[in-house]
Amino acid sequence: MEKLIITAAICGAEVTKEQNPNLPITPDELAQAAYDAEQAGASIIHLHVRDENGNPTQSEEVFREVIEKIKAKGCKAIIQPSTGGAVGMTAEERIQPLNLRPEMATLSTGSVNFGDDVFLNSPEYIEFFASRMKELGIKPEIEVFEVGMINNALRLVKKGLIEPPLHFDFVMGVPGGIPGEVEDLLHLVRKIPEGSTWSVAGIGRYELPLAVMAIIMGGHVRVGFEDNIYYSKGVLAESNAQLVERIVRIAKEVGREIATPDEAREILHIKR
Ligand code: KMH
Ligand code: ZN
Repeated sequence: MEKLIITAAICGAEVTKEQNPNLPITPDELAQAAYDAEQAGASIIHLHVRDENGNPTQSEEVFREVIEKIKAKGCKAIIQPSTGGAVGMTAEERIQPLNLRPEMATLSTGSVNFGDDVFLNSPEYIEFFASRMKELGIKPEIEVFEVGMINNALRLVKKGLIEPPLHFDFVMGVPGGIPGEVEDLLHLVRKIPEGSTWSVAGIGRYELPLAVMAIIMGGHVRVGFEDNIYYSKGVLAESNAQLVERIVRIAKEVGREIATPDEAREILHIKR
């Protein structure tokens, strides 16, 4: 089986320090969290950034500062900025980190209810992000919150905006999106084209069981405070690295080796 790529989603746009005081939000905290997650075994850092008040921002400048700090620590992980940002942001706001030409970035291929909000990804938005990624040679991670989003991604392939082999991330258990049960994961995996790679990001209590499923099935895993702030029921996680370490232990126990950042690049066909 392919080595396991672990993505650490270290901050997200929605979680607050009030919910978990260990959440990294300043550039220094984010750089340290990325470094610790990589040391623990993460080969991708899924990145959101915050402004000086701790609110989500897609500011190119803030992304630049955080990415520089991460690299200054000697991190080799693939840095994957979000183009999803936070609900309510415009496409122009959300697209900014692509100007920094990261190796990879997220591409959500459909709209979905998101708690009490709507995470809006109109066909126009999707094509706007995909075209820019193509132009700059950025590998999209296709974020799938609902099964129809897979078909939307295949439409982009037909239009020549994204190129196989595709890499999907199934974000499961968002209130408003696909549930996080085993049968839902099996369905999603069956629907993607052969030769694709996939990871799963289970929200909240779905994080761990879905990660275990992915390890066994040959998929890849995303964990981190963006998706889940708990280590176990009622016990807050101490760090993103702590969540990564547990995945590494489980994977090793069942004989799945962990991919280094360069091995992850190879698995994902990232050329740079
Ligand atoms: N914060 C969510 C509304 C992504 O990073 O691309 C969207 C999100 C997806 O987190
Ligand atoms: Zn995200």
